[in-house]
Amino acid sequence: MRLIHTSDWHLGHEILGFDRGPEHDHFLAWLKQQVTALAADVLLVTGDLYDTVNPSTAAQGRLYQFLASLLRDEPGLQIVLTGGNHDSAARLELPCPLLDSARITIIGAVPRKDGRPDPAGLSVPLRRRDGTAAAWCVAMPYLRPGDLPEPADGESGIARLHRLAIAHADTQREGLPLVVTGHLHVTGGEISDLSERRVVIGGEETVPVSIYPSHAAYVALGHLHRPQRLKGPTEIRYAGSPFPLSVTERHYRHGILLVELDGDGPARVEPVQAPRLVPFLRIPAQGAAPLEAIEAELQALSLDDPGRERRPFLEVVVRLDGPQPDLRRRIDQALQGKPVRLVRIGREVPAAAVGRQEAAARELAELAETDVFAELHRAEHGGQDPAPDLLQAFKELLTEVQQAEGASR
Ligand SMILES: [Mn+2]
Repeated sequence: MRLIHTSDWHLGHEILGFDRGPEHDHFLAWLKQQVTALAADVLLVTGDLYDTVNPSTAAQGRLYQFLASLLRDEPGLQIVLTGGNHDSAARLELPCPLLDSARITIIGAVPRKDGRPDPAGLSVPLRRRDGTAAAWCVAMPYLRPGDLPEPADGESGIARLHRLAIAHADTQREGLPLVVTGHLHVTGGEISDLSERRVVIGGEETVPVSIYPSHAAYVALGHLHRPQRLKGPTEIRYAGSPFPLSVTERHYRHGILLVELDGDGPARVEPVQAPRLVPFLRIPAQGAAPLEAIEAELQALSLDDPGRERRPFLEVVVRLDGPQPDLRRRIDQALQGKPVRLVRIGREVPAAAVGRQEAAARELAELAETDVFAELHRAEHGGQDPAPDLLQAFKELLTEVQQAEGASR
């Protein structure tokens, strides 16, 4: 059987107010063609379907139109969607009563039974287009504290949930291949700067690969935006996002994964690169350059205008020796009439030139929250690092606040 694994669509994403809708439409139209061309039996999306817990009606409409057109035009295709840390579990599952559960499964959070997480509720049979079962999936969504069973006998809540869910699927699958999904940061996965929000599950930022058993044919992961294969007991992959969600992701080979399951051993996996509608430019291509050099390079830009919604995104990174109050105006001036969308002006400031505090303020938006916390702690407590349990408490609070506000970063 053939499964398409894709992830981290972030429908509704914006960069500095620029809408990614046209790029999502372009990707989804291409994805639908791939479902047909690759004769996929199952489409599996491993979380962060939306960019925020309160997506716009346009973003929700985009998802529903896409699913409806697939269900209409691809008879026999099965769709499995799981929640990510950017998704509201309840919102994602809202349309379930209207949907044919044999064709589409949406798991936003771990199902509950008698008020407690029910690992058995995560098992989903995967079918070929002719309706015969060909594999079983443990459709594990992003895990919030209420999704986890109590840790016991030295086993963490997350390890226990995985063990129980997989054991249940093993009783169902009658020798058919096992697929396990997840939306988390597995130890060893490579993160992108400025992009994925850090997550804490069961008190840990990363989860050891050992929660996945060697008898799984495939582990389908979401959360990290860089497509990547992890070292582990079986075939374990992040599908990555369909296109760059920040300038640091512009060199990734974004796309989807074609996963072939044929009974024995790990799955065969083939990445299929997605076409990119909107280029990402960075000036200079690497590092930083003085303002004058950047102005010259911007003025020399020669680009055809592909239309307002397809203009390339641009990041410039300026090396500054001191304060430069008219920086923005000079860059805007150099860009006059150029068909690009400026999304970020990075500043590289030698700390000695401006004093530590000013440099810190400038870079605040680019620092991880935990680093800011640690830095403040050192400033307040004579250079002392925060104790591990204090830092842990801060991380948990941070995750709660981020989930509550649902704002994108
Ligand atoms: Mn995520």
